[in-house]
Amino acid sequence: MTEKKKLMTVVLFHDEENQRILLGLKKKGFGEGKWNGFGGKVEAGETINKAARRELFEEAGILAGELEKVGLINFRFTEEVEETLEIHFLRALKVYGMPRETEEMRPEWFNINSIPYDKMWVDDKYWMPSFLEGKKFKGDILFKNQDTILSNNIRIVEGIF
Ligand code: 6OG
Repeated sequence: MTEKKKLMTVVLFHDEENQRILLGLKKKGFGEGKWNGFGGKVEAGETINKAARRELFEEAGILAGELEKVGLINFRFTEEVEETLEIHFLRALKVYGMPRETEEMRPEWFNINSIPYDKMWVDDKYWMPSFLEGKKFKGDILFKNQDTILSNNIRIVEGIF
């Protein structure tokens, strides 16, 4: 049987000058109640980059400047989620506009020393520190359910593809 894959994006903006990162509290749907970057499903005919920009604007009301691909993780679940989630993580080098709350997300700045890992997807602590150091990451993560990781092989890479 061929694996069913769902392509998704997460955009991260690390404001290095002010040592902070922009996260959003997901208000509904998959990952509700968790802080995360901004993103969602890539639609048919859309590039990863275009989907990432669209979701950032829809969810936080800001426009991205250049986006850099920084991470690629395949998430598989033994329970609860049938498809493999192929999630592309992108760094916004610059953003335009003031983040605003939308129906989906409540944006907030977090100092990079007080990232709310206990209210985020459990995988984030494996790659976020590397992201904040400007590194790229790649790998596969096997979840039991949405709260428990069974295995992961996240590693630092030079390039994503
Ligand atoms: P919608 O279904 O609302 O988009 N997402 C994850 N992010 C992290 N860090 N870890 C995970 O572990 C994730 N699973 C999904 C991708 C859902 C948003 O949530 C992200 C999308 O940005 C499993 O369209």
